[in-house]
Amino acid sequence: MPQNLDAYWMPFTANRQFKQAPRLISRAEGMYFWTPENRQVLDSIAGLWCVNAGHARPRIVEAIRQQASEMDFAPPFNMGHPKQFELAERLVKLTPPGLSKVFYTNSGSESVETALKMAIAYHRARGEGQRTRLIGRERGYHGVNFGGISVGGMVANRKMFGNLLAGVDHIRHTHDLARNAFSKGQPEHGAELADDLERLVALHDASTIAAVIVEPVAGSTGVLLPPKGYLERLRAICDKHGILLIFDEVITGFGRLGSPFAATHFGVTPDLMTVAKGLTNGSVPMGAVFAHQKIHDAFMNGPEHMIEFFHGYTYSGHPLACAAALGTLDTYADEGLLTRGAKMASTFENAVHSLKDMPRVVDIRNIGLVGGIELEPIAGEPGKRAFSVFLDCWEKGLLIRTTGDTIALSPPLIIENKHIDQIIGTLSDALKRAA
Ligand code: PXG
Repeated sequence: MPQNLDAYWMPFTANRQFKQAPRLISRAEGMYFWTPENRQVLDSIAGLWCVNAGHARPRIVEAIRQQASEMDFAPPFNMGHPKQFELAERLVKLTPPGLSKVFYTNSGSESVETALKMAIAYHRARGEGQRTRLIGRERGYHGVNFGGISVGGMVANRKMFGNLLAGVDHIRHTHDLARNAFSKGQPEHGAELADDLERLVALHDASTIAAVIVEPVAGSTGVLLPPKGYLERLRAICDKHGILLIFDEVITGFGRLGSPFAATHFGVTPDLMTVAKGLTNGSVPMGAVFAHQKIHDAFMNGPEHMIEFFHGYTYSGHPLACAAALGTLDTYADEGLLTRGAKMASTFENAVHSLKDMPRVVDIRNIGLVGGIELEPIAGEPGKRAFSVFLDCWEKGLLIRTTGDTIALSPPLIIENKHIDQIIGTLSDALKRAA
């Protein structure tokens, strides 16, 4: 145990509460974490929606080890190293047709900023520089940088930070307990909510709108699934008005739904797609934006000696991250993990829905290897009931994630039936105690 916990200001954490009763983990392998005291904890959230192949996978560990000794860093501007190109080539074999260019970042938040800037600059490059407006969605989560919280729709993430980006608006969220509670997979009702984009077009005029950004399945805001037909309709409205569609696939990318991406799962192709997390199996920070060929090509206009897109990070395409991503893709391919979620989905679905009659459960939602269990809040103390379930599970050797009063499950894609049984058993005991 460390001597002093004072100096570290922890992110998205109740610091004072944590430091009174710290929860430390110091080792991980496969489906499990271990505490410094060697207590085993089952990881039902893939770290934080990122360790899709499970922890400490040998091909990833070895790739990082080798790269660290071969070349630690390479300047990303004006210079390249082979793994950046190899990785991009392999990635675009997995993306939907057309999404054939890869831009590297270091996180989901940076991917979002990059995609928003690409969208605005793309329109300008084609002579439609008045298209600057960005549209997000209520309850959206797109990371924590200024662009991302501006298009995002989580009140707590926005209200402390002033005026945010100008020229942003939001379509309505799709969460509808009255009509869709306890849906298995995509809910029946709500495709028409995509028409809310037409309302914003009528208000602002399409000629001012650059792009719409949504999570195909929202994770952080409590596992919200797209109603049947919703994404298709959003795509059609964007096409009608020349608006770019951005899918934020930071959690849905790399097999979470049982397909490589949500775009492939739902058969709806965006113009830009943001990823991070599962790209390196969470092992080294890395994100990326997949851009449609037409977006990339619009930038390739000016004199050939000129930089085409004034954007990038010191660590874009970092050698360790590229090596980790290549090891990750090898692991996914070796074990068929990008589609394994589809095989496990119905077992997982039945397991999470078996909690339906537990006390205070008001909804259960699922898709692929994602589950959401929404609880009735304690009056006047939102989030407290779910957090008490989180603490209880931790004591009993299970790591879950809560957001508001929704419990989110997103296990590593290597999960077996015995792990599902343990998750459901521990959770149902904790739910009974939290009633
Ligand atoms: N977009 C989406 C859709 C995300 O889920 C980000 C962007 C930002 O990624 P970075 O790498 O900058 O954190 C995310 C991150 C949760 C939880 O509990 C989810 C995220 C982050 C923290 C907590 O669901 N997703």
